[in-house]
Amino acid sequence: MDDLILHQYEASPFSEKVRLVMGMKSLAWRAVTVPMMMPKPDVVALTGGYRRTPFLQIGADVFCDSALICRVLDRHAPAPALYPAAASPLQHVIESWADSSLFWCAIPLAMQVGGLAQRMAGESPEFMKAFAADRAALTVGRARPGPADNAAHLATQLRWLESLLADGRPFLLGPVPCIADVAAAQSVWHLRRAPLMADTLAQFPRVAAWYTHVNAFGQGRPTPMSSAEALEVARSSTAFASVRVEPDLGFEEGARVTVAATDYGSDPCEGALVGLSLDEAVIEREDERAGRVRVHFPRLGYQIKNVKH
Ligand SMILES: N[C@@H](CCC(=O)N[C@@H](CS)C(=O)NCC(=O)O)C(=O)O
Repeated sequence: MDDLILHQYEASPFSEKVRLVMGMKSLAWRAVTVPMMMPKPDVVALTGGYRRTPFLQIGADVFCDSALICRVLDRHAPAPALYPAAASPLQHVIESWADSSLFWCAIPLAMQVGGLAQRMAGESPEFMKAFAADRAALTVGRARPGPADNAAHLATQLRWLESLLADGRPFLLGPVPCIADVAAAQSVWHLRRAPLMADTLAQFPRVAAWYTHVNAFGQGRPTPMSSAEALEVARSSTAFASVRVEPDLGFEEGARVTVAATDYGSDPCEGALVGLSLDEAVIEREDERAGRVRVHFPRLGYQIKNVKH
C-alpha cells in the first residue's frame, strides 16, 4: 500500500488537527516539512497552485484541506471511527465552526499576545517582514480584528465549549471522540503555546481537561521524507484513487476548470475535471516534475470555474 505522506510543518494548527487523527488511528505516516510561506516550488508542483498547509499525498493523488484529509484517513483506517454515528451530524457543524470562526480568533490572538514573537525568536527582521507580507497576501480582503476584539470573540466561543462539557462528558459530543474534537483542539493547541494565554485558558477548566484527553491521541508514527522524494513518489505512481463526475452538479467530465478556496489563500488550480460529487472535486494535471497528478478538494468551501478559451 502507498505511504500516507503528509506535507505539513510543526507550528501549523491545521497540521496538528490531522496529526491528532494520525494518533487517534495509530497510523504510520511520512512527514514532509513544507515552507511556512511562499515561495513553495515543491508544494505547487504537486498541488498546481494550492499553497495552504497541510495536504496529503498518496502516490499521485493529492488531497487538499484538512476537512478532506480527515475523511480520506477515515476511509483508509476506519477504526476507531472519526465520524461515529453517535456523535450526530452536529460533529460536522462543529468542525466547520472550529475551522473558521474559532480558528480565526484564536490564532491571531495568540500571535498578538506574544505568540508571534516567541515563534519567530531568533529570526531576522527581514524574515519577520516577509512573513507578515506573506500572511497579508494570504488573507487579503479579510477584516483584521484587534486583540480586544479577538479576546472577546474567543471568550464567547470558549464559554460555549465549557458549557458543552458541563455534564462531565469526556469529549465534545459524548463518550467517544469525533471530528469535532480534533477540529476544536487545534486552536487550543495553538493558544497553549502562547505563554500569555495561560490566564485566559485557566478560566475554562473543563476545556483544559477535555484537551488533555484529545492531546493524548498523540501523532501516530511519523518518519521524515524529503520533498524531492515525495515528488518522485508522485512521478513514479501510475494508479489513481477511483473517482467519477456525478451528473447534474453543473460541470462536465473532462472540462477544463479551475478550483479555488472561497475564503483565503484562493490561488486557483487548473486541470481537467475527473471527479465531482457533493463531497469532492478532483482535477487531473500534468507537471514537469511531479508527472500526472490528481488534486482533490473538498466541494464545500471551494469554487469551480470553467476555463474559457
Ligand atoms: N481550510 C484549510 C485551512 C488551512 C490553513 O489555513 N492552513 C494554514 C496553516 S495552519 C496556512 O495554510 N497558512 C499558510 C501557509 O502555510 O502557507 C484546511 O482545513 O486545511
